[in-house]
Amino acid sequence: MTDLVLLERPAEGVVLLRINRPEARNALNLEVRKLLAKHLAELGEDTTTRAIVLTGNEKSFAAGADIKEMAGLGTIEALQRGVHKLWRAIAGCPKPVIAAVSGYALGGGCELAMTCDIIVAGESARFGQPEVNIGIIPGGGGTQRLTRAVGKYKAMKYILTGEMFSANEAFDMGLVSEVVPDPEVEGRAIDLARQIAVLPPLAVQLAKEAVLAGMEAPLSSALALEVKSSQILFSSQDQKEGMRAFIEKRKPRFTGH
Ligand code: DAK
Repeated sequence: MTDLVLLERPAEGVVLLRINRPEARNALNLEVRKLLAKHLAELGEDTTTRAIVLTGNEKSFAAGADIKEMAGLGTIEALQRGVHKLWRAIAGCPKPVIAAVSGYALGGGCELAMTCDIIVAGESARFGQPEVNIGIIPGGGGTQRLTRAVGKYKAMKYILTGEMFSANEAFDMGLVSEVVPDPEVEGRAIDLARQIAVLPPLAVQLAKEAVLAGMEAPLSSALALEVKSSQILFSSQDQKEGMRAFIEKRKPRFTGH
């Protein structure tokens, strides 16, 4: 395993994945994407991992797909690289994934942040979908996820001009969950992950599933999915423990069953 993606365990139940190509502003070459997909697939199966933080360094979360790697590609090579399958693997992680964004989150980097469930951004973070500047369009979900997050007119402005926007603008548009002082980004993301890590994992997983699947469904189907997921949890031990602990005025002990 190369060190292009570092794996750390900063707290019980929490894994931090750090993109580690500082010399290229954390541009996402194929190797980085494969490693992210592999790690997230494995962590999705690992019962000791309850929440994941995805981050870069203070200069760059990720400056997009690796332009130098893509510059000479033809259509067939682009297709054969199967980057879309790696995106699916990342977006398909059943555990909560929190993006801790410092510096640039551009193009595929912005798209990567948008596949996460919560985005914590440092106040000088810069977001954008600048693909149009280099003759392509967002290809990792940007035209859809940005539009669904912020609405057509703001998404169009940024996708059609390639202009960057600040963390505060992103927050005002509803693209990020929290903006914090730059030095606190990683710590805040880890705190949120710790908070989630002690919760009953089945409830956390089904909550994530209901939100994501519901976003793609008509309201009536989404509500039906929510009800069924909620009902399913009544056969978990953690539901019994959580409610009993509340009534007995004590801390619950969740086991994930
Ligand atoms: N790719 C490759 N190298 C990059 C890079 C990138 N995206 N971003 C930066 N670098 C490299 C620079 O080339 C430079 O390398 P050296 O010259 O030192 O060898 C080094 O990182 C430092 O960069 P700068 O000198 O430019 O650093 P600054 O701090 O001055 O500027 C910057 C940082 C992030 C503002 C700037 O580097 C920049 O504008 N970078 C490009 C941002 C960008 O255009 N991103 C979008 C890329 S396109 C697809 C799915 C998805 C995609 C495509 C297809 N399919 C399913 C088919 C996604 C496309 C994209 O993301």
